[in-house]
Amino acid sequence: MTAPDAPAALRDLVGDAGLITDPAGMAGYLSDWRNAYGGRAAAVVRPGSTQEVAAVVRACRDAGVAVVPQGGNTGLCGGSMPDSSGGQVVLSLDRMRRIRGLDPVNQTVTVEAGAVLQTVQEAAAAAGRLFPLSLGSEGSCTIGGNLATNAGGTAVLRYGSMRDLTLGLEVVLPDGGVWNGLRGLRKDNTGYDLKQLFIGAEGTLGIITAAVLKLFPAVRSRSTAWVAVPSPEAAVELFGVVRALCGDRLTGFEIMARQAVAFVLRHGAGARDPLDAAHPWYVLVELGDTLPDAGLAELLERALGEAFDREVAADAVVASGPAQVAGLWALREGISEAQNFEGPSLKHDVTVPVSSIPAFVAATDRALAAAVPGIRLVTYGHVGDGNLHYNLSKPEGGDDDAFRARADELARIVYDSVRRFDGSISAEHGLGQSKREVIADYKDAGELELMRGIKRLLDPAGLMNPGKVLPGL
Ligand code: FAD
Ligand code: 2HG
Ligand code: ZN
Repeated sequence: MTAPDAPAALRDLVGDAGLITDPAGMAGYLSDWRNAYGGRAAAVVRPGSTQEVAAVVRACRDAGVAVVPQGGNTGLCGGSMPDSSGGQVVLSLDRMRRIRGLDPVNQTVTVEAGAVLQTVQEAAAAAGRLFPLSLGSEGSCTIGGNLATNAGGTAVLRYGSMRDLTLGLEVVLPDGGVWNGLRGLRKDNTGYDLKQLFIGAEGTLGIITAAVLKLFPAVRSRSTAWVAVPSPEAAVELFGVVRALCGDRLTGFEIMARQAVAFVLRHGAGARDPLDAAHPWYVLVELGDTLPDAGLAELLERALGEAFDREVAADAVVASGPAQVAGLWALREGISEAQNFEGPSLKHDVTVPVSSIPAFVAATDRALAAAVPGIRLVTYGHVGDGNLHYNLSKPEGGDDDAFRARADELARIVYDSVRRFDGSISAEHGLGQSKREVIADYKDAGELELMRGIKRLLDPAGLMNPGKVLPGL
C-alpha cells in the first residue's frame, strides 16, 4: 500500500462502513470545531474493533503512511488534524463507542476510546456512581481524546485530571501490536507505569482503544454560588476561605473576568447577569456531597459571610434551584463559544502556582495592554488549579487579520510572564501543532530530549501523528 492506493487497501481491512474517501464525507474530519485548523487526507478510516485498528496501523506502517488519531475533534491545539499533503490517513475512533463493562464494587468502568464523555457520565449515573471529568465539550469529546490530552475541566480540584482517573489502558502501538493494560487495579507496583506514557501524548505514541476508568460515589447534594470579587487577589483569598471551611466538599472554583462574562451576555442565548451591577471579576463556587442533606447551602452561606467580612466578596448569589445552577454554569461554559463571535481568539492555556495568580495577572495584563492598547483580555478558568485561559480578543472594531498577525508576539508576552512565575505554557489543552515549536523555548532541553528518545523507541519511523507535540521531529 502507498498513499495513493491506501483507500482500496484499507477498505479490505475495515469494509465499506469503515472508510470515507469522498470530499463531502471527509470534510467534518478535516477541520476542527472553530475552523482554526484544517488539513487534507488520503482517507478517513473508522475501524470497528481493536483488531481492525491494529490491522490499519500495520498496513500504514508497512506502506510508510502517517496516521492521525481523531476522537471528537474538539481539541484546541490542532492535534487531531492531518497536514496539508493529502498523504496522511485520519483514524477516527467514532465506531468504537461501547461501554465494555461497569463494576460497581470495584468502582470502575471499562470503555472504548470513541465513547463520548457524556455517555460515560450517564452510564456511571445509571449505576449510582459518578464519573467526574466535566468539560464544556462533554457532549462531543471522546474518552480517547480526553486521555490523549490528559483533559482537565471543572472538577480537577476535587477528583484530578484524566491521568488521575485512569487505572488501565489498551493501546495499539505504532508497530501494529496491541498492548493490553486494561487492569482495574488501584495498586500495581510492577515497574514503570506505562499507561502514563500514552496519557497526554496526543496520539504521538500509539492509539488508545479502550480504558479502565475510576468511578466515585454519586454526589447527592450540591450548592452553587456566583460571587463578585474585586480582584484576582480577592479570588485567591476567597479560595483559601472556602477550602479551609469546606475541605473536599469544594468541587469547583472558576474565575472569570468581566470581559469574558460580557461576551456571553452579549452572544449567549438567554444569558442574563445574575447580579444588578457589573463587577471586574467573578467566581463560580460549587460544593458537593454524597449525603442528600449535607447542609451545603448553610456551609456556603457561612463561607460567603466570612468573605464579606474580609472584603474579598462584593456581592453574591447562591443558586436556589437546578435551573439557576444551570444558568450560572452556562455563563461559565459559554465563554469559549461566545468569544468566537468577537473575531480571532488567541488562546493561552497557562498555569502558575495558585499563590502567584494575582501578581501574574497584574504583570501580564500590563504588558499586553502596553503592546496592544484596547486589547480585550478574556481571562478565565480553573483558578483553584492555578490554570487560567488567558485568551485575547482584538480591540473593539479592530481588524481580524492585523490582530492575528501579532499572535506569536502576544504569545511570547504571555509565555515569558508564565516563565517568570515558574508556570507552564500548557495546563490542559496540550501542545498539538500550535505549541510544538514554541515549547522548545519554555521546556527544559533535557526533558525534551528524553521525550524524543521515547518517541524514537516506540515509533522509529515517525508515522504516529507526526508534526505534533515534539519540536524538531
Ligand atoms: P480530539 O480533538 O479528536 O483529539 C485531541 C488529541 O488527541 C489529538 O492529538 C488526537 O490525535 C488525539 N487522540 C484522539 N483520540 C485518540 C486516541 N483514541 N488515541 C490516541 N490519540 C487520540 N479541555 C480541557 O482539558 N478542559 C476543558 O475544560 C475543556 N473545555 C472545552 C470546552 C469547549 C467548548 C471545547 C470546544 C473544548 C474544550 N476542551 C477542554 C478541549 C477538548 O475538548 C479536550 O481536549 C478533549 O479532551 C478532546 O477530546 P476529543 O475526543 O475531541 O479529541
Ligand atoms: C474551558 O475551560 C476550556 O472552558 C476551553 O478549557 C478554554 O476555549 C478555551 O480557551
Ligand atoms: Zn479549561
